[in-house]
Amino acid sequence: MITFLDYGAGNVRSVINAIETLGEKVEIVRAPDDILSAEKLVFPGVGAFGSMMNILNNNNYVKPLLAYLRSGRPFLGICLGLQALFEYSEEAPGVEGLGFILGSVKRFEIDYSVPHIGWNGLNIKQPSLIFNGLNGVEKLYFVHSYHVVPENDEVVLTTTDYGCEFVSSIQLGNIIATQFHPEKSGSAGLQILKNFLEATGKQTKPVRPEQTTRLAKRIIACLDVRANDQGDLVVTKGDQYDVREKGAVRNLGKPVELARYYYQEGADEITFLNITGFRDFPLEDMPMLEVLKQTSKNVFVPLTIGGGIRDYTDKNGREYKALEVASEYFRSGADKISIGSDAVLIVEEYLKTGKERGRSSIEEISRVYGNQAVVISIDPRRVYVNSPDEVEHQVMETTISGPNGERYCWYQCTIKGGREGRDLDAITLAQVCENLGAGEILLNCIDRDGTNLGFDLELINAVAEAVSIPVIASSGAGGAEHFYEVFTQTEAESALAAGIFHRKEVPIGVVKKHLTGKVEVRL
Ligand code: 1PR
Repeated sequence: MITFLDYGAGNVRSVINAIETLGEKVEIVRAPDDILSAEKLVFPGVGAFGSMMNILNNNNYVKPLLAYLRSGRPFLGICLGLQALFEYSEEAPGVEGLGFILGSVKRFEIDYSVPHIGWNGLNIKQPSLIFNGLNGVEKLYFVHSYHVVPENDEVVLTTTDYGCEFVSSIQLGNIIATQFHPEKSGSAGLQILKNFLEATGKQTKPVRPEQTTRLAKRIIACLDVRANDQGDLVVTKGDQYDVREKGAVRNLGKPVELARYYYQEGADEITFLNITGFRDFPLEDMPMLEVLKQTSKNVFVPLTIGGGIRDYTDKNGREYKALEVASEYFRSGADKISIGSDAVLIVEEYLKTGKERGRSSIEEISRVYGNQAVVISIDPRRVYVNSPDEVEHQVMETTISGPNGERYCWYQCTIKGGREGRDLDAITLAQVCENLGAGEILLNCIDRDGTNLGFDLELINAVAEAVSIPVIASSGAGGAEHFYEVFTQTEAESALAAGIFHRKEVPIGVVKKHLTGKVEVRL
C-alpha cells in the first residue's frame, strides 16, 4: 500500500496511474494522521512553491510530514515534492519550506530558455536502488524553472546539465526525491518507480560515457480533436485549418487509441487540441475530459490539452473561471494546458490599458500551477506589406516574397481556429504572454498547416528570438528532413506535427532515426 500525498494542485493522476500500473494500491492522504501511519509515502508536487506550502500549512500536514521524514521510512518526492524538503524557495520569498534538508531552491540564471522543459540525462553521483535495470544513458522528463541547492553535497544523488550543473535528485537513507518526473518519463521512469516501490534491488551506480548531459529536442504528436457530424469525437486534421473534405469532417482515428500508438512509437509528448473549444465549453463537453482520463492511464509522457480555456457563463447564468476549466483538465490527467483565442483577447486588453490585471487566465493559472503548465497556442497568418512603416506591427523582411513581390510581412494573430484575424502580431503576443506568466509557446502557422512544405523558419526564428521561454515549432512538417531543418536553423526546443504522423507517411521512429547523431533526441 502506497500512501499518496495529493495536496490538490497539478496533475497527480499520472503518478497514481503509474503506481497502479505497477500493481500497487494507492491510498490518498485525507487527514494528518494518514501521513503518520504511512508505510511508504509518495509526494508528487506540481505547481508553485508558495501555493503548495500554503495548502500544506492549512491542512496541518507540515508537522506530520516532518515526523514521517525523521522516522526514516521510504519517501519519494517528485518535482515540488523535492523542493518542499528545503528551507525556502526564491519562487515564494518569505514562505518557509519544510526545512528537512538544509539549503534553498533557486531560479535558473542561465542563457538557455527557462523553464527547463524536456528530456535530459543524469550524472549519477552515488549508488541507489532506484537505478536497477538502468544503464545510465536514459533521459527523464523535467519541467521546472527552479532547482534545489543543498548545503551538503552528501545528499546529492544525481545532477543534470542545463546551462549549469544542477541537482536533479537527492537521497538520504530511504528518502529519495527527484526533480524529474518518473511518471512522465516512459519506460525508464516506470523502472525507477518500480525500484522504489519494490525496494528489493541492490544499490547500483550505472556509468554514463558522456561528460555532460544534454537536453533532447522533443518530437510532439498533435491530435486536433472535435465531434464529427455524427457526434463522435474524432482526431481530425485540416489543410490550412480547413478540416472538411467533401463537406464532412476528416476522421483520422480515435483520440485515445492514437495517443497510445504515438506513445509506443516514441513521441516525447502528446498534445490534444479541442479545436471547437471556442464555441463548445469544455466543462459541458465532457468527452474531452474522458479522453484525458483514459489516455493518462497508460501513456506515460507529458500531455498537453488546449481548447476553450477561458472564462465562461453558461445558459443558466453560472460563471466559470478559466482556472476552473484548467483545474478540471489537470485533474483529468493533463500536465500542461494551452490557451489560444483567450490569449489574444488578454493581450489586446493589456495593450489598450497598459496594465496587468492579475486576473487573466494566463496569470491565474500560472500562479496556481506554475508557468511551466501554461502554453500559449498561436495561430498566425502571414500578411504581406511593401514596407515596415505600412503598419504598426513587428514587421520582418522575408525571403518568401508576397503575391505582388512584397518583401516584408507581419504575422497576424487569429482567434476561433483561424476564423477571425485581429490587429495584433504574433511576436508581440508571445512577448506579452511571457510577461504575464506563460511558460511555453506553441507556434502554429496557418499558411503552412497541412501543406507538408516544412516549418516556417522565419516565423519561428522571429518569435524564438523575442522570448526566453521555449518555443514549439508547429505546422508544415512533410518529412524527417524538416525536423532537422527546424532544429538546426532555429532555436525551437521542440517540433510538433500532425498530418504526417496520422497518415502514417513518416513514423516518429523514422524522424528520430534521421536526427540521431546530428541532433540530440531521446531514443
Ligand atoms: O482558441 O483556446 O479555444 O484553442 C483552440 C485550439 O485549437 C488552438 O490551439 C488552435 O490552434 C486549435 N485549432 C482551432 N482550429 C483548428 C483547425 O485546424 N481548424 N487546429 C485548430 C490547430 C494546428 C496545429 C496542427 C499543426 C500541425 N491545429 O496544432 O496540428 O499545424 O499540422 P501539420 O503537421 O499537419 O502541418 P482556443
